[in-house]
Amino acid sequence: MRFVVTTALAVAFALSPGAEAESSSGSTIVELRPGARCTEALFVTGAGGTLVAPSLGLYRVPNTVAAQVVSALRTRGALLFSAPNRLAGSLAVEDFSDPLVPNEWWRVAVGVDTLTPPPAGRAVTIVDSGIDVSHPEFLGRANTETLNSQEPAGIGGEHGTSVASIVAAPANGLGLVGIYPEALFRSWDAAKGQGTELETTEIVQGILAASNNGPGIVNLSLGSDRKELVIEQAIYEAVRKGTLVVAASGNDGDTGNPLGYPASIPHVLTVAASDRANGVAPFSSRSRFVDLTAPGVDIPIATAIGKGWRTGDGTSFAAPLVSGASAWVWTVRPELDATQLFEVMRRSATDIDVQGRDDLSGFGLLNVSAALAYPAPVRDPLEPNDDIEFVRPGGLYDNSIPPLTTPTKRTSNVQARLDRAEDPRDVYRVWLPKNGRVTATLTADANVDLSLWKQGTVSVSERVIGTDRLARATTPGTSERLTFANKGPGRFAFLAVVFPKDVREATYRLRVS
Ligand SMILES: [Ca+2]
Ligand SMILES: [Ca+2]
Ligand SMILES: [Ca+2]
Ligand SMILES: [Ca+2]
Repeated sequence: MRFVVTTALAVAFALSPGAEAESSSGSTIVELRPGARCTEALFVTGAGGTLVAPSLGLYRVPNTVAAQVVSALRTRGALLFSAPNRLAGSLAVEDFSDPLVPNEWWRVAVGVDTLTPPPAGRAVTIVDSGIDVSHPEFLGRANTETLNSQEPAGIGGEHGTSVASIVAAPANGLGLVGIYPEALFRSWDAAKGQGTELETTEIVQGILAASNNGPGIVNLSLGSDRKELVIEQAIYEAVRKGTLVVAASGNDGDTGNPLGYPASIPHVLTVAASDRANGVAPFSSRSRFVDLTAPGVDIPIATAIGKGWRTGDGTSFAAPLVSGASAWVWTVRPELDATQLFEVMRRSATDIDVQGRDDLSGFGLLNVSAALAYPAPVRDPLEPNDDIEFVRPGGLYDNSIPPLTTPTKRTSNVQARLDRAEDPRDVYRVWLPKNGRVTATLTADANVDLSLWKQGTVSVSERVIGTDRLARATTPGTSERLTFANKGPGRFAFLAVVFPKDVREATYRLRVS
């Protein structure tokens, strides 16, 4: 099984760097490599640069010539570092001088034109076709890690380089600036062969490699109309480890609109694409799994082919805006867990298209300043726990989620959430004491039901219903009480919190004793 990257429509036209250089009064910091400090000093001062720190080989270069100076130095291997010359300690909004920033129309659309992104914090890993580490946006970029070898530059790394640039292209006086230019950025190359096809096993390895590095964002600008069990398993493993998985919704909206994966896997933050008018692009795949929208038409991107820049269309380029923005928000709000960040990013979106949530745009258009301020939702602990296979030791998704109650811990309280599309059920292991009684009481902000299932049950899904249910409580209304008298030895069972058909989401408190 192969996945394809989710770039839509062919590339429109190339934008030559410097063609629309901003006439900024600012300047750029340029630091020469130690070996080049004597040989290049005259070149930099001759071009208008001012030496500010001789021991560092550090110059201040007017932005009017910075792109050309940086480019020349880089070509000669003389450049150690370049960055905008910021006003330290000021609250000034970032004024990026990179020439393609004026073409980044998405800055206004997602509300970052008046914000300054933070220094490196939570990581973003793209699992894609690899990046061209010698592209001017990535050569020498700080906070850039490759998790495996990246295929040689050219067509193989084309898509990954483009996606990466939207997240993390630095403010270096060249090309464009990503949404989180100083992001801690990682790349996993899942296209070890030629071209842009990504093998299932390599995607799985990438998701796991990313999540093994601790809580962060994984960007999946890829998709297929077939659900691959092993990718689902890898995503659930990542979710359990506290990773936020972001996926492009797909580009089949005007070609049959099949359900795409991993976009339609629960717990995945699914991103549709919008255009300059803040409308959802016709190609953007729609489904009940879409969470929010980000710009994905006429997006300036880096290209590995020719090591330049161009523009592109596709949900592939919308997803990394959400990934970068999510890492930004998480860096500023480290107290959030991934389940809270998921809710913050989508519920803070600006409503577009049909009023309220809809299958084209989800909750609406990414809004970074709103996400930074959005009240923290209730945590949703012990996810993913959507069926017995998720919580049964040795189950299909054997992810070591601990039981709610045990022989030594007979009472437990949990506050959690459900969502029809993203989190359809919560299943907990609970202890049934020897010849004793277990009671579960629940209060919620919507009608939810409880059921208790014995060990050996395959699924609590109604489609697989059998004789394994021990008890259930389906009172209409927002509270529920289930009690079961166990005859015989102590044993574990499964307690499920599920939706009646007409409910879309719920937050609940559950007490088991
Ligand atoms: Ca740049
Ligand atoms: Ca989703
Ligand atoms: Ca839940
Ligand atoms: Ca769940």
